[in-house]
Amino acid sequence: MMGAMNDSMEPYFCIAGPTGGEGAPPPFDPSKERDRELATKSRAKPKRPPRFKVLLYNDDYTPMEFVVQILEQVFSKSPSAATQIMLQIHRGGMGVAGVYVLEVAETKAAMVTRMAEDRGYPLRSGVEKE
Ligand code: TYC
Repeated sequence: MMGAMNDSMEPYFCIAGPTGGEGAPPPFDPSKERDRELATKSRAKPKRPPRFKVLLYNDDYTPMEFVVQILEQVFSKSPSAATQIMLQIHRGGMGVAGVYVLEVAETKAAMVTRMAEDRGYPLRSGVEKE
């Protein structure tokens, strides 16, 4: 254990000499120091980035076919999955179109707004942390 070893007056690394015997730490080699640092870093567990839901909201004017088209084209849903999600939004007021990392979620939400505005529909979308 490094902690226990550090209780002595010995440094972690020492030049081989009278103190370097059996069980002593290896001699300090500056050329190996970078490898040691990289090895330490690579052991750190990579964090999974947070995910964000893209929500679609119901309204009285956007045609059902257009919402299905958005779900297929922007959110890569199959025709039947897109229809189910659209109906869920139509009946429940809101639904999840997809879940992504923040930048992708924001881009897709902006695409929905843009495509709806281009057609004169009031379809609204939002982004919410999972
Ligand atoms: N309620 C709309 C209609 O009856 C359909 C609709 C579904 C609109 C989902 C928006 O996010 C929506 N034409």
